[in-house]
Amino acid sequence: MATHLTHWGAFEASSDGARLTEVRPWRGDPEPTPLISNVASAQHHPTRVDQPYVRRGWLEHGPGPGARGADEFVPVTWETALDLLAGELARVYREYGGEAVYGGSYGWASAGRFHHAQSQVHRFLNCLGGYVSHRNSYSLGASTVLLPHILADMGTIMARATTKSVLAGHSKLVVAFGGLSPKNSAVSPGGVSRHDTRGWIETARANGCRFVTVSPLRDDIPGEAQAEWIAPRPGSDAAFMLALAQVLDSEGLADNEFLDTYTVGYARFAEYLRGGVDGQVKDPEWAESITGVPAERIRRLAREMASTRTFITVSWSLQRAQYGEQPLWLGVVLAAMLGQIGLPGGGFGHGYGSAANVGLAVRLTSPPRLPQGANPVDDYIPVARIADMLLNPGGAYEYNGEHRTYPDIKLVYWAGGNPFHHHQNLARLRTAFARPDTVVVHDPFWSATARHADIVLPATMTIERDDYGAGEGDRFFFPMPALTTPHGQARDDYWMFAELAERLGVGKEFTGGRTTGEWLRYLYEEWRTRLLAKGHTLPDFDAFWSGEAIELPLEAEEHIAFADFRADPVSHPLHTPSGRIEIFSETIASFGYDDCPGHPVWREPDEWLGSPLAARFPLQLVANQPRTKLHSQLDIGDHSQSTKIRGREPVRLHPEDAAARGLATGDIVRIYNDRGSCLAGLAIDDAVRPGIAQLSTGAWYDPDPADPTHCRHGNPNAVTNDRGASRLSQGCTGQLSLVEIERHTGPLPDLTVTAPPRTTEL
Ligand code: PGD
Repeated sequence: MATHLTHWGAFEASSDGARLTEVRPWRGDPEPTPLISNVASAQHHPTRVDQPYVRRGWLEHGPGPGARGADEFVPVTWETALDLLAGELARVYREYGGEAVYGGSYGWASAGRFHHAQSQVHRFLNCLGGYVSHRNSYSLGASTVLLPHILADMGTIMARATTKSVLAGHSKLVVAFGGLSPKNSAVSPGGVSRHDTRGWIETARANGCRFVTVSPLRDDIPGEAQAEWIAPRPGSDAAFMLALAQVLDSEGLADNEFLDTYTVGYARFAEYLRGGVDGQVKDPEWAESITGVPAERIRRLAREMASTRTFITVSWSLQRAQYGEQPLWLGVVLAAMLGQIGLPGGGFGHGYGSAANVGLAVRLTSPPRLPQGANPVDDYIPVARIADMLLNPGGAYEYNGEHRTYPDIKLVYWAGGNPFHHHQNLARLRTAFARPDTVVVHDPFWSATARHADIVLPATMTIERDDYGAGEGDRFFFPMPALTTPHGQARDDYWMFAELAERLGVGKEFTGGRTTGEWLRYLYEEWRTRLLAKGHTLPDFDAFWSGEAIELPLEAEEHIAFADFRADPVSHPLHTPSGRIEIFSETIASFGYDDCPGHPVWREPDEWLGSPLAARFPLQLVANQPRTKLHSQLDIGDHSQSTKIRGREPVRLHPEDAAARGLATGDIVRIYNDRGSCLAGLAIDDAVRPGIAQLSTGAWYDPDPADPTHCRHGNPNAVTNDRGASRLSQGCTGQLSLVEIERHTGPLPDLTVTAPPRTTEL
């Protein structure tokens, strides 16, 4: 049995050399997840890319705009594929330079540090002359831009979050906006060694902590929390939070000493709360009319929050929406008003139910990683503006106080991500993907993005290559020797880039003269020597490689976020312009954005249950993260397939909404709005608030050939809106959109994404 790490947990496996014969959770994991079974069942699925392919139209007519996603693929040898691709890269760099290459290549790829696909593609493109990159993530688009202005950068907030053990020991009330979803905290970029969500919540309960979850979905928090469920209309959390703040302000419950010492701008915000700006007092009665939550309930919660040790956590999902900055900012403001930031069990957190890497012990070091080199091109886009960029070369847009212009992209290079999973309004993305001269994708699977490429190169899965890895912030570092041979002709991304680099005259620059094995040893030993100099002794490479997992040295087992700032705000100022928490930000105000002004506000989203559009599309679609897979990864795996309804992704509706439409569990339904539609299988469940349809992301996009706005499988991004959260962040807003649902009539169309695309020999 060898140990292996994935983004969703570690497992032990036996293999017959070609496939895994037994998989069981790593013995060190107290709460393992069933997602690990997707790996073995997916490995030799027909949707693995078995050899290199080139889109027929591209092969016949050469680079240029084309019908990507509708064409056949031609199998070619590695030699042919690499020669063709090297020739095209040489042409594009010669004629246009790196400014015409989009290499942002966003995506989670796989666990394993060396073969991390983004590191590989970026290092390679840097050797060629650079690329247009991306900023931020689909996970945290609004947060990453907002938080440095008002509190701290996202890296600090994640790595220096209050540890869960401190919350379990000291919090008396946890108010979780967006819940504490166990399905989300089962995953982490790079891997999770020990799942512990239920564990820390149980301990907190045993220590007398009460949980309140504010979410449209009751099961966004584990049963162990025995939480009180408050379900405002989705998208209205900012109004709910403003009313909590108004109660604290009007009843003298705000901690004025804390506000005076550690924050700036409270007076401006309080004026808005009190009605001084727009004539509207933001009291619970006002909030009730927006959120649907009784005023009395809001008032009681505010008083309770002020009376005990309270921790406020805001999930990442809340900011993945239009005006997503507002509830996040208000989480910070409420915590500041309670005056408990920096105290054990009190204050503000972000994402405790969003990924496993929030609230961990503080690590002294991260595992070794492949250097990416320097990118000579300084142009970038906010990551979720990919379709806008491809559709509007030279077009103007605003971002974080800058007036910017989109580059003119000729070549798109993707390794380790799936924009036809992660982006909004997929039919629009498909139109955008028709524009460049060439699209290159490396992927182990015929992902929807691979199906929209010109050159598709088959990548190995982690179990097919030597690597090592540790999740972000995770204390266990795993050797990951290959467990099987590669499927078909699949190769590691490193091998592909090394071959291309050689053809393009930068072989030595890319490989540094090392094989994979030599890199693994070199990076490890260099890192071990650095740690030794700091007094930490770790096993040598051979001992590490033949062992199970080693524990990384810690800086602190327990940590309280912003405790040093609280203790001495002069010696430990925040890295905000004022050095304090910014309840009013002069910087943001100076940008003049009405969609994100200088202090947090309530703004009515275009698509929420209170908007005029709800007359035609009366259900709020919540497109959250899936329970049976990570994003789109291994959707064809057995655990992911086990919850499909007649092959379609399940959508959950409240019994009242199903009855009003004459729908029954197991029906195939059509979810639609003006942008598009998708099929899904109906699950009726009173764990969703009335007025909500919950369809997780991750079903592989299966566009109807006659109408690509229609997905036959259940990908919610067929109907979501491709717009930025605000001009400040331009973050992804895929979480919420308005839809209607009806029974699908007529024969059920076959799925095509569970088989490879059409191929032809030339
Ligand atoms: P993944 O499915 O993880 O999705 O979007 P992301 O693109 O990260 O894609 C990873 C791809 O990499 C897969 O196709 C996988 O097969 C491939 N891959 C894995 N390992 C390797 C490798 O070693 N080499 C190569 N070449 N390829 C590899 C996720 C994104 O979706 C995120 S992070 C979020 S938070 C967003 N959430 C939402 C949302 O809440 N709502 C909507 N509507 N949309 C969202 N999209 C976003």
